[in-house]
Amino acid sequence: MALYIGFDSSTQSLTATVIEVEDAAGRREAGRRVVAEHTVVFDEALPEFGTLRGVHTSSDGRTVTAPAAMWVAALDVMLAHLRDTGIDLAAVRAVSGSAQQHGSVYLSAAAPRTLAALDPARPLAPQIAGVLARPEAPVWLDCSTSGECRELTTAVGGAEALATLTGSRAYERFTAAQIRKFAATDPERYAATTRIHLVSSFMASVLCGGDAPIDPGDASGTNLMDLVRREWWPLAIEATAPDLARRLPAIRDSWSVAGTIAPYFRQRFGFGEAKVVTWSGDNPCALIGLGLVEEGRLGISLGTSDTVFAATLRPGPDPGGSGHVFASPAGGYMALTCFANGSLARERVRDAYGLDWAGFSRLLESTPPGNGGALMVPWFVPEITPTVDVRGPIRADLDPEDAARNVRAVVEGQAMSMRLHSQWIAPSVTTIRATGGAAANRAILQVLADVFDAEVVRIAPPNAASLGAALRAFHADRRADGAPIAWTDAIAVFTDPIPDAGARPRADAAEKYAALLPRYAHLLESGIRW
Ligand code: XUL
Repeated sequence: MALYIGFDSSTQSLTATVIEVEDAAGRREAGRRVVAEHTVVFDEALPEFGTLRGVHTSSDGRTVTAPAAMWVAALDVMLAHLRDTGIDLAAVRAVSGSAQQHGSVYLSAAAPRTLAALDPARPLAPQIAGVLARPEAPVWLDCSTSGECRELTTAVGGAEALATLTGSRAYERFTAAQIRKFAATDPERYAATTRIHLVSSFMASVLCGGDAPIDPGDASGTNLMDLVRREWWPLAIEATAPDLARRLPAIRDSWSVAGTIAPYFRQRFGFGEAKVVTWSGDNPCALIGLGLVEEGRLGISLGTSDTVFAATLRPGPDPGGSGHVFASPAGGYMALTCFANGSLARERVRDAYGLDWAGFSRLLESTPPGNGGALMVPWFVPEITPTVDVRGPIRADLDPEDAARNVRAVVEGQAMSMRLHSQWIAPSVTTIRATGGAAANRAILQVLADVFDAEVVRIAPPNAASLGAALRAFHADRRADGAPIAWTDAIAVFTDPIPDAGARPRADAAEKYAALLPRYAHLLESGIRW
């Protein structure tokens, strides 16, 4: 029996999925299972870092950061939990991970020596804090870099050139704009920075006690990578900040091995010689964890952000300019649209009416599809798709006091936004695979099924991103040991849908939404012009 661990270092928490794979050929079904899945919520487990929903937000809501030391403190908490609940960490053959995309971690010249000699007698956080040239890492919710986006766009020859080469036009949360802002506003600490990691490559570096590469999937979220060549794009790098090239890690295949797990983890938690497989972004990992290794199916992740994505063979950017093309960790590409108002918006509505999730679902089920014409554009925080600064939802024919209709309106608004902004990925679909915390909610899945007029299915492990990371560790381990397996084999059994756990579209409801979509599109448009 071999064990593999996939971590998901996300905005609000760290999750680990431990899978077991029996090596014997021909016993695939019997020998594959999820052994453990555990989540450490940052705000609850690590209150000393003072985060709210995993982040620090400025009073105007535009600058959003997280303490990088908190992410490694969570790793200590997680591994102690796995060890203490009886997981045989010595049997782990490889670990990999998934991380919130775009965020960047700034290390000083002391990092290589400290990472290579982490002291197993002391916790990780204070040791890592000593090598952070910038303790706060900007994260994907940050939208304070509109000026930098404009400058970058001009420097590389326009939005179309940038989108064609890197897969996305300039976005505030993308790493290039964030680095540019840091280098300009804090030149001293920029000068003291010798390495800029993404959250994914930072976590992998800590695990292997070295300098892990970035995989093409997560490098796609920087605006700095030539998407087809899978190499840093010199023009974008020069346009971003002085002397940036030497500060960036290498880009290596998603299935590359970054190193062996550091002595710190062997001595403190009982690991053997586990491989550390290069980490990737949470969306690229969710693509794998949902089994989307070939074209043809749509995935939806209902997490802190809501994302809609699919595997594709073509790197063509979204003609509408709001989507992204990333490299897929299985080879090829993935098309993706991201909404900042995912669970952040659902939680705001839940809290505004003093509900828990059960109450939220009850109210959702008590209201009819189409909500009697009441609509909401759910912009509680600045939105990414479409990019709008305004905060505060837009209501049409909707009384703010009416709890039930507001609950339905937020869910329907999110689903209709996803439908409208995923036309470029797939104009129509028959099946959607859903993951993320809110995918456990049947009433929400029913709205998605009706709005998309497609069946929505779920896979058994709740967190597709950490599962995807564990499957990537398995796939890469086989490859490194000279016994490669096809992706379709690697994901088999783990990503099979759970029978009857999703939702089927209902013809009358689907018809209602088809009629409502143009009105909703109009409301969205008026919000953009507002
Ligand atoms: C994707 C994006 C978010 C983060 C959240 O572009 O910004 O989905 O990856 O974890």
